[in-house]
Amino acid sequence: MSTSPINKVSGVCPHDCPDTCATITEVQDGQAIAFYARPDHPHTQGWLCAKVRPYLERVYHPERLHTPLRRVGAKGSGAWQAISWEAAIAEIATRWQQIIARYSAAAILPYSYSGTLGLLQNAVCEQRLWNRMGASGLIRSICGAAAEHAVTATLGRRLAPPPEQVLHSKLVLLWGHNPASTGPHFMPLLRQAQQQGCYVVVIDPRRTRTARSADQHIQPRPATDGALALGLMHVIVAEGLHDEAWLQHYATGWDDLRERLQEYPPQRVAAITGVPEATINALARRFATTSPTLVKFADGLQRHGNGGQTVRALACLPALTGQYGILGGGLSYSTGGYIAWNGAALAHQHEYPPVPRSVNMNRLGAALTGEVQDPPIMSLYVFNANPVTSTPNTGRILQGLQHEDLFTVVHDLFMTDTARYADLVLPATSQLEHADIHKAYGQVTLQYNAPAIAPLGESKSNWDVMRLLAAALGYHEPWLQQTGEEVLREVLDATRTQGDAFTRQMLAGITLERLQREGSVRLNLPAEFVPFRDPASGTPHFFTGDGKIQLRCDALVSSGLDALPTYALPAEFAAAQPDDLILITGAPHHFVSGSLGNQASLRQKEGSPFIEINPHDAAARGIRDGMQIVVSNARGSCQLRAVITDDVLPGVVVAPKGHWGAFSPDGRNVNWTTSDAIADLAGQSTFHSNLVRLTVQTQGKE
Ligand SMILES: Nc1nc2c(c(=O)[nH]1)N[C@H]1C(S)=C(S)[C@@H](COP(=O)(O)OP(=O)(O)OC[C@H]3O[C@@H](n4cnc5c(=O)[nH]c(N)nc54)[C@H](O)[C@@H]3O)O[C@H]1N2
Ligand SMILES: Nc1nc2c(c(=O)[nH]1)N[C@H]1C(S)=C(S)[C@@H](COP(=O)(O)OP(=O)(O)OC[C@H]3O[C@@H](n4cnc5c(=O)[nH]c(N)nc54)[C@H](O)[C@@H]3O)O[C@H]1N2
Ligand code: SF4
Ligand SMILES: [Mo]
Repeated sequence: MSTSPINKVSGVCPHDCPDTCATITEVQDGQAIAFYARPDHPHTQGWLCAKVRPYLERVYHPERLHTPLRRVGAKGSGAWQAISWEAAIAEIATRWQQIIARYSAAAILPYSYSGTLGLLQNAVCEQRLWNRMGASGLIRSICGAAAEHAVTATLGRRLAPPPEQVLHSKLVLLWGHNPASTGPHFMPLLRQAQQQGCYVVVIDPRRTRTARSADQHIQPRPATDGALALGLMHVIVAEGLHDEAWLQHYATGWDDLRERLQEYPPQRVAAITGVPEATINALARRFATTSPTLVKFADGLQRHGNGGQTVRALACLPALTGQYGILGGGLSYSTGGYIAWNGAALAHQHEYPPVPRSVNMNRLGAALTGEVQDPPIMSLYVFNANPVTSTPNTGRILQGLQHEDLFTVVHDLFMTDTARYADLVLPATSQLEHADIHKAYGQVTLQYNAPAIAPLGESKSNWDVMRLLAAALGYHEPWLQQTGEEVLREVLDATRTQGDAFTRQMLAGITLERLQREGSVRLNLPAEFVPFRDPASGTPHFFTGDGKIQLRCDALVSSGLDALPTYALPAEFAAAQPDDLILITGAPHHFVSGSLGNQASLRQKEGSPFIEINPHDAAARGIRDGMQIVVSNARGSCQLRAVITDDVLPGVVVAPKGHWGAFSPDGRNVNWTTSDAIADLAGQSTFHSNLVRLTVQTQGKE
C-alpha cells in the first residue's frame, strides 16, 4: 500500500442535472482513489446520486479512448487505426481549408450539447472557434428551448426560488417533472415540506418515482397540460377566487386572459385532458385557497408540439392568486438566469461577421440529407453530444452520417453510437482531468472544478483541442490561445464588472481566486431574497419592459405564437389512428441522457431497454410481460422489452431515453421512432409527441 500523501481535490458534477453537486476526489500517486460528495455543500447535502457515485468506473473505464483514431474501413465498420494528435489536427485543418475554399465555412457544422455544462468546456467551446471560422451556427433546442423562451417572455428572467424555499410552500404542483430521478437533491426538501403539512400534487401521465410519494397524482393525457392550466384558471375566476387587485397592479393583459379563459370550462377541459371534472374543480379550489403555492416543472413536460404554449399557461397560473413574489410561492423552472455570462467575453462574436446561418439540432438528420443547401453540410464536428443516441429520428441521422463525402469528427471519452460513424475520433478528458466553472440550473451556488488527475492517455479537453485547431487554421487571436484558466478569468471578470445589474449583484466579490480557494460560493442573494419581489418596496416586480408579468405577451407574436396562452393538439396527435399509442421517452433513472449509458453497473441497475404498457393495451395486442416488442411508426422501429404496468395510462407507453444502440438487441433505441418536427416555440424538440404501434417480435423469422 502506498504511503504517499492523499490530496483532496474539490470538483463539480458536470452532467446535465439541476443539482450540480460538489464533489471531492482523493488523489494518491496521481491516481484518483476515491470520489464522493463534498460534505459541506448546502444543496449536495453530503451525497451523490446512484449514477454518479461510482464515477471512477467512468473515469477509469477500460473502454476510455486514449488516442485519436482514423477510420480505415467503411463508415460505421468499426475498423480504426491509432494516429497522433499532430496527424489528426493536420487532417482536420486540411479538410476544412478545402471545404472553406470550395463552399465557405458555413459548410462546417459544429454539433454539441450537454456532455458537460461547464463554462469553459461547454459555453466557450460552443462559440469562440466557430465564430472566428464563420461556421454554421446550431440552434440548441433539443432540451428546454420553448420553456426557456416562454418563461423569459412572461417573467423577464429565468429566476426560480432557491430550492430550500420550498420549505415555506403549502402546496406544490410538480407538473410533468420527476425530480426523484432528474434532480434528486430536491426530494429531501420536498419531503420535509410535506412533513410540515405541504400538499404535493404530481401531474404526469406516468406514475413516476416522484408520483409514488405525492399526496395526489393526476394523470392527464400527454400534451393537454395547457388546457388543464387554463381550465384551473377558468374555475378560479368563475368562483371569484382570483386576486383582482394583484392582477390589476402587477400584470399586463389580465382582461385579455380573462376573456380567453372563458373558452376553457371544466367540462371541455375534462374532455381534452381525460381528468375528471370534479378533480379539476377540486384542484382549482385547493390552489386558490392555499398560499404559498409553488408550480414546479422542468423540461420533459414541454417536449411536445405545443410545448411553448403549455409553459405559457403554467407560468400564468400563479399570477391568478398573486403567488409571485411570495416566499414559498410562484414558479420554479430554472435558476439559470441568476447569472448571464458576458456574451462578448464568452464568444467574441462581435469581432467577426454574423453567424452565416443556423441549423436546428433537432433536424440533424434532415440537414445532412438535403434540407440544408447552399452550401450543403460537408463536415460535422461533434463534441459534448451523442446525437445517434439522443437526437430524434435516428434513421435519418444515420443516412446522413453514411454519406461518403461528409467529413465527420467526434470528440468524446468513448466510442459512442455516434463516434462509430466518424472519420476521425478524438479522445476527451473527463471532469477529473480538466478545469471549469459551473453555475447551476436548480440551485444558487457558483463552483470551481479543479483538475484532480492528469489527462488519461493522450486525451485532451475540448478547449485544448479548440486551441490546436485554431493554431492549425492560422487564427492568431489571443482569445483562441489563452489557457483555460485565462478564459475563465476573462469571462468571470467581465461578467462581474460589466454584466447586467442583477448579475453584477449576484457575483459581487466572486473572483476566480475565491472560487479556486473555496470551491463553492453561494451567489450574493440578499437575506430576504424572493424572486420577483422588489427588495425596496416589497411588492412584485418582473424583469419585463413594464415591470409586470406578461399574461398577454405581444413579444411572442413575432415568434409565431398567439400572445395569449392557448391549447392546440400537436399535429402528430391530430392524425392518430385507432391502434396508435403515445410514446413518452423521459429520463432514465441511472443514466443522464446517453451519458453513463455504457457503464456496466448502471446498465445492470437500469435493466435492458424496456417499454411500459398498460395491461389494457397489452391485452389488446397479445403482449405479455417480458416479451420483446417491436415499436414502430413510419419513421422507424426499435425493439424493447415489455413491462406490463398500470403505472401508465391506457393509450400511453413509456420507454426511457439514453440507452445506447450498441447495447440494445437490434442496435437501435427509441429515437428511431421519435419525431424531428419542431414545436410551436424556439425550435423546440417534440420527442414525446410520438405515435407508435406495438407488435410482438416473432423469433427467428423476418
Ligand atoms: N436520472 C436522470 N436525470 C436527468 C436526466 C436523465 O436523463 N436521467 N436528464 C437531465 C435532463 S437533460 C433534463 S432536461 C432534465 C429533465 O427533467 P424532467 O423534466 O423532470 O424529466 P423528464 O423525464 O424528461 O420529464 C418529466 C416527466 O414529464 C412527463 N411527461 C411527458 N409528457 C408529458 C405531458 O404531456 N404532460 C405531463 N404532465 N407530463 C409529461 C414524463 O412522464 C416524465 O415523468 O433531467 C435531467 N436529469
Ligand atoms: N427520446 C428522447 N431523447 C432525448 C430526450 C427525450 O426526452 N427523449 N431528451 C433530450 C434532452 S433533454 C437532452 S438535454 C439531450 C442530450 O443529448 P446530448 O447532449 O447528445 O447528451 P448525451 O447523449 O448525454 O451525450 C453527451 C456526450 O458528451 C460526452 N462528453 C462528456 N463530457 C465531455 C467533454 O468534456 N468533452 C467531450 N468532447 N465530450 C464529452 C459524453 O461522453 C456523451 O457521449 O438528449 C435528448 N434526447
Ligand atoms: S447527476 Fe445530478 S444528482 Fe447526480 S451527482 Fe450529478 S449533479 Fe448530483
Ligand atoms: Mo435536457
